[in-house]
Amino acid sequence: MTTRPTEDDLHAVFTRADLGGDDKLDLMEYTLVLESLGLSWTRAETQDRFERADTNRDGFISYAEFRAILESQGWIAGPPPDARG
Ligand SMILES: [Ca+2]
Repeated sequence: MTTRPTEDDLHAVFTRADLGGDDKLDLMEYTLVLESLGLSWTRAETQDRFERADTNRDGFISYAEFRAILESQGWIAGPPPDARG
């Protein structure tokens, strides 16, 4: 993938990876989503980023957390100005 995904693309990728259908990703699903985006991180990197992305520390990546990861990678623009505080 060479172009930045749109919001719709992101949600589609997230939903496709969410095998459990519970609107959150576990580590395995998170690994799959990264692979589908063409990000090749090592297992240790993936684990590290999973833990850092899991900002509320519930052991899963929500769509908001997922989006924040991609934002930090420069894949998508930041949140709307009114969300920046
Ligand atoms: Ca979480």
